[in-house]
Parts: sequence; structure tokens; C-alpha cells
Amino acid sequence: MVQIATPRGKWIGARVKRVEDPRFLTGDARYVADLTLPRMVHAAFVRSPYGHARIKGIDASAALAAPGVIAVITHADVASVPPLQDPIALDGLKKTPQTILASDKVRFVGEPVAVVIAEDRYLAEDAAELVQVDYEPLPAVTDAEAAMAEGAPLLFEDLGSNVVYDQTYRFGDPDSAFQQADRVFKKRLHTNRFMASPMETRGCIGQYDRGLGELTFWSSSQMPHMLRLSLAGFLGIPEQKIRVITPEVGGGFGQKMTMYPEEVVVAFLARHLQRPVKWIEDRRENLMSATHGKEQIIELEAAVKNDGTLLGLRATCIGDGGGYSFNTASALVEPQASALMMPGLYRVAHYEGRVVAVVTNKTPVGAFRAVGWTAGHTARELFFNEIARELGMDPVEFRRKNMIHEDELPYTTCTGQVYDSGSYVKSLDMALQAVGYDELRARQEELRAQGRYLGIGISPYVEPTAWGSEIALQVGFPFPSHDNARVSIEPSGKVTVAVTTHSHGQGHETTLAQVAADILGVDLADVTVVFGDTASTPWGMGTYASRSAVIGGGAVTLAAQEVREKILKIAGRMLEADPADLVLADGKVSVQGAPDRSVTLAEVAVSSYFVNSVRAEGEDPTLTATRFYDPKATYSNGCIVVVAEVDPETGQVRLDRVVSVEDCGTILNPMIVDGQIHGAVAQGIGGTLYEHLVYDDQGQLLTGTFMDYLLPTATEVPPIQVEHLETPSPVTVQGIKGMGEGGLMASPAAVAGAVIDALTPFNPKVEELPLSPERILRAIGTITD
Ligand code: MCN
Repeated sequence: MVQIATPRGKWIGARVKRVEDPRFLTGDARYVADLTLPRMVHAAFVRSPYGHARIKGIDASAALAAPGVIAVITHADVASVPPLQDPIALDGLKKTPQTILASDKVRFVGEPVAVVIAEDRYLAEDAAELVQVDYEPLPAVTDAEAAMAEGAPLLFEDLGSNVVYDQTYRFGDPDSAFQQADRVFKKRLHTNRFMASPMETRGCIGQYDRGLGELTFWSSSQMPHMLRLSLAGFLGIPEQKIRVITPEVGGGFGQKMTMYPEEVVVAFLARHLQRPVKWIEDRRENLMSATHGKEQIIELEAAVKNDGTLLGLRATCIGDGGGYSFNTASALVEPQASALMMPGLYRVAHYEGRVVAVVTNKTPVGAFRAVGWTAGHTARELFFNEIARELGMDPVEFRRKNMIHEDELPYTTCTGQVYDSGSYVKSLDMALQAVGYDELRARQEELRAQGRYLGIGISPYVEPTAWGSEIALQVGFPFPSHDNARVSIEPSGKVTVAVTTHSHGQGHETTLAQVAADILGVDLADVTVVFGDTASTPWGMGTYASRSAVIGGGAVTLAAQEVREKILKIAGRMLEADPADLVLADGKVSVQGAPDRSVTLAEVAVSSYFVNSVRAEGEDPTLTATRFYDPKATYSNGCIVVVAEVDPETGQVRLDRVVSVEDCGTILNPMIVDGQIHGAVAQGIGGTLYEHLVYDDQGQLLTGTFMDYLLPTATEVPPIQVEHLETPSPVTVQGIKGMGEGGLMASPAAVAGAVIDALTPFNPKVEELPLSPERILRAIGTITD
């Protein structure tokens, strides 16, 4: 069932097939790895094999003598480049500078120490093995709580502690709430470290033109303009002399938001060597040196009345940031986001949240789809299941009782977020109805009598979207976060939309074209969406934090409306009619009520560009408008329900059903929204049952290939049923809300909730994820050692 809440044209809301897909499916798409430039050389990084070690010396002589080697570069060669560090401006956040090649110390396995440049990649890889680095191994620490303890090995001796941030925020009066409680419950959950695993790994090419003093930089990045700004700052090249091009980008999921040390090294060397330099990451490098995600230790306390009313919450969110509080990501991204959103869609008037960020000898953590929220949401929802069970309530009833109801919206949370609109109870009810909740509970009883264990996991959510300047400033992000769109009608009457948001799988070439096509009354095929090149797009932030539908779509709407007004003005002169009486549709402008009095859009465009008489004196002949958009935050919501069966003999989980109800306001393209949910839920299934970046206590990554790091495949992901509700946002252009992350925010709680619910007769104790068969058997006491 799709409820249509807003009037719309032909395209917005239509299930249009993605216009970009044919080139992906036929192999015609071009990624960085596909590009070859004359005189291009290749980089292979020498990476630390130690989790923690001092570098006593590097001998590159054997590597330099190897065939085809052009240069071996170490920290000494790039020492003029300032170290990278996180840009978050929050009092009390300690900085952990990272030189682009390690100088005196390495702090995680995979940290770049040197780079070999050779005529081809094979020669570069061979020579990289010949670089002799003299390491003095140091004791490592790979657990956040151990890193906080007195006497732990210090990653940054000068900081005197591995804790880079520790702040407690209080909202309302949590102490009184806990005094008034009938019952106080506690829970601890250590969420697993897993990662984005985009199909295309990282990669870049730098080319420097000495004559022009210009750097062209191709990168698999989500944020071309921000990358250009950062490269300019670190390399001392004027920003206007750098062009960043992101050809096809095969997924990012937050991992490609960051400017990485490898990128700065490659750009530096392109200028230094006066030859194009290419680096394409392999999967092993990606697993050990691209940012990881999601690992937190969360402790929760709830003050509850006997009737199930939630009076207050306390949360401690400890983020294991890995070796550095990372450039443009920060060790804060996980625990801060988790703590801020801990109240979720529940009425929590009194709340205390402690945010702790710690460095350990593991790969740095960065943004990964629903950063922070996945861990916090999972911990809270599993906690609420436990509380309901203890109180003898159905988990649905506990939620319904404490959930913000529709008539309370807009609702300002105790942490200061304004939930603009939504369908919290309605989406819960819809998901339960779709899955047949009451019948399933009865079936669960029947099956238990037969020794089979079925479980139902329920995960209602509210998802912050449309990260603009308001949210950026709230969390200390130093850049205002607006984006731009330039909409042009070319003299041919066709439309070019240049945007600063960035599609790396989301399908913006389709959805943003849908927006423009409706406003300009043209066919979708007549609109081309351009992005991913700083030379052909206005300045903007890029794509992350589910912001493109709202901010990109909003900017396109505003610019297209301005162009539309201009078209009507010119057409009015051509038709000798008042623009207010004109209709723009199906590629032509006609007089209302007199459809034969019309001109085609191409005729209007040609006249505007080339016929002076249709223009007033000095009027701009081009049909172009550039508009920015910087909305207030808007909040999507939904509910995911999972049905699973667990075999208590083997610990195997079979997912039977996944139902997702999604409310992202005005939907641009339901098919794309469905696809976003499918992908995000698949990642959630992986992160709950299979994916785990495991380290030994010396900081060795034990899951360094896809043989050990298990991604779910089609066999593990059941069909996902998506239902839509549409509650338009009152605070955004067109009522659009974002939705790209909700599936990964909410599905782990539904999957884990279903597994735990199935095992209720065994009284399972789950304090760690993922729920591997072994963990499941431990949770129910089958394995005890
Ligand atoms: N959409 C829509 N109607 C809405 C909301 C969204 O049709 N009301 C469409 C949008 O037009 C867009 C898609 O759904 O095509 C996601 O929109 P949005 O929520 O605005 O998210 P963004 O486009 O800004 O993408 C970012 C988001 C995030 S934060 C991560 S992480 C993520 C994700 O999208 N990374 C992805 N989805 C991804 N999908 C792919 N294939 N690859 C990634 O790297």
C-alpha cells in the first residue's frame, strides 16, 4: 500500500528504472582503475605488519635497485606535508596527528610506512617486499576498556592517555528519574567491528601539469569538492588549480568520505615525479587500512515503572576509534552519534549520556552507513526486549507505551532534536500486520512444543536525515553543509542538471532528473544529471548522511523553478500571453484553455539564446539558475520486523522473513528506495550474523580476506518486503526526507532480536555481536569454556 500525500507530476513518485544501470550492467562504466594516462607510473604501499611498533630505520636500497622502480618514498621525503587530524572542534577532544607516511611509530597493522613507485603495479608490489623496515615491536592494546585502564600501552605518549574524549551530557533530571523508578534495569553490549566493503575499493590517480601548475586528481571519493579543498590545504596548491574527478564510484557507504593519507601521497608524488601516479587498493588493503566501523561498548540503565513507563535512561558509549582519531572522521563519530540518538523514537525526558572515544592498535574507525546509530539503536532495542520480558509485557506493548505518538509531533527530544513529522506507531502497526504478528506468536508456541525455535525481532526507528549546517554545527563539524544545483536548458531545449551531491550507487541520475523533469515539464530522457567533477559542478559538500534526496533534490527544485519562471516569461512574450496563463508540460508551453497556441521548449530556448527581441534590454540570454539549499534536519521513520528460526543444536540461524515499513516523506522513486532498503538490510544481516573484523592481542587482523571476513550472499539474505508510508516533511522543499541509512540502523536489532526471541526458553545472555553459531551456543550455555 502506498499512501500518496502530496500532489505530484508525472515523474516524482514514479517507479522509474534507473537510467544509469545499463552502463553498469554492460560493463561500459569507467572506474578509476580503468583509466590509463601516458607516462603513468604505479604505487604500491609498504604497510606496517605490526599493531604497535617504533620505526628505527628504513633501508630502501634493495627496492630501489629492483627492475622498473622509479622511487621509494618514506616519511622523510614527504615531511613538508602537515599531518592529518580530525577536524571536529569540540572542547576536550584530543588530537592524534597522523603523518601521511608513518614517521617514528606505527599504530595499526596496515598503516602506510613507505611507497614504491614503479613502471607497473607488479614491479611496484615486488619491490615493496624488498623495503627493509627496522621495527621495534611495542606492547599493543586492542580493546577499548583495556586501553582506558591505568598502565595500558600508550599510542600517543604525549597525550598521557588513550582516551581522546570523555564527556557526560545531562538532559532533564536523570537522578530523580532513577530515584522514582520501581525497577532499574541494566544492559551491556559490545557491538562488533565491521566495515563497508564497497564493491570498488579505494583508488586514485594524480596528474600534475607543470606548465599550468595544475593538479588533476581522479579518485573514488564521495566528496569531490571537499577532497579538492583538503588536497589544496595539505599540498599548498591553490584550490582553483586542482580539479578532482570522481569517475564511476562503486559504492562508498561512508568509507570514501575521508581524504586518506594514500591520496595525499599520490597527489604529492604526481607533482614531485612529474608523471601521473596511480594507486588502486586491493581487497586485503581495504580490509586492513580503509576505515572500519560500528564497534562500541555500550552500557545502558533504564528507570522504569512497574506498568512499563520509561522514566529515564543512562548510556555510556565507548567508541573504539582504532589507531588515530581519523582525518575528517574522528574517533567521536561512533560514540557521539550513538549517545545523541539513544532516546530514539521514545519519550525520554531524563537522560544522561557519556561519550568516550579511545584509541587502540586497530585500523581507524570512520563513517559507515548509520554511523553510531546502528550500535546505539541495537543496544537500546535489545535492552527494551529484555525489559519487556522482565516485566512480563509483550515487547510491542512496551514500545507502544513509550513511543512518541503521531499527535505529539513535532517533538523536541531531550537532546534537542526536532522530529518534524512521522508515522511512528502507524509504521509499527503496519509492519506487525504485514508479518502477521499475532499468528506468528501462536505459531511460535506450537513450534516450541515440537522443539523448534522461531523468533520475532521488532525494530522501529527514527532516522536523522538531511545533514545541513544545523546538524553540522551541533556536532562540531567545522563546515557549513549546504549544496548547490545548477539547472540549464540548453539551446536545444534539453536539460543539464549539475549537482554537488554525489551518486556512488544511489541512483541520483534518475531521481534528481525526475525532480527536474516534473518542474520543467520535460521527458526524463531529456534531462542529464552531471556530478563528480569539480570543473563542471558548483561548490558543494557531496553525499553522506542521507542528504542528497533532500538537499540535492531541494536545490534542483529551487533552481528548476527559477528556470521555469524564465521560460514562462520568454514564452509569454513569444505567445503574447501573460506568463500566469501558461502551462508548461510535455516539452511545450501553451496558453491555458488554448492548447493550439503553443511553442516548444526548444523554440523558447533557441529564442532566448539567439533572438534578441524576446529579451528585455540587458536580460540574461541563458536559461540557467544556480541555487543552494541548506534545510533543517528532517527525520524519517519506519519499522523492520524479522522472523528467524534458530537451531539450538548447531547455532545456525535461518531468516524466514524481513518486512520493512519505510516513511521517508515524499518519495522520489519507490523502486530506488526499495533497493536502498534491500542493500542496507543485507549489510545489517551481515553485521549481525557474519561480518567481524577480529584482532589478536598484538593487533594482528585475523580476518584479512573474504575467506575469513564473511559477507552475506544471496543465500543468506531472504526476500525483503518493503511497504511505504508517506508523511511529507513540513520543513523541507517538496516534503522529502532522506532514507539511505535506516535499513542498516534498524535491521541488526531486528535480526538479533529475532534470534534472541527464538532462544527465550534457554534464557540467552547476549553481550557481544555478531551472533555467530559459536556465540549463540555460548549464549544458551551449550559451550561453556
Ligand atoms: N530517495 C527517494 N525518495 C526519498 C528519499 C530518497 O527516492 N524520499 C532516493 C534518493 O533519490 C537516492 C536514494 O533514495 O537515490 C538515497 O537517498 P538519500 O537518503 O538522500 O541518501 P543519499 O542519496 O544522500 O545517499 C547517502 C546514503 C548513505 S549516508 C550511505 S552510507 C549509502 C547510501 O546512501 N551509501 C551507499 N546508500 C548507498 N547505496 C549504494 N549503492 N552505495 C553506497 O555507497
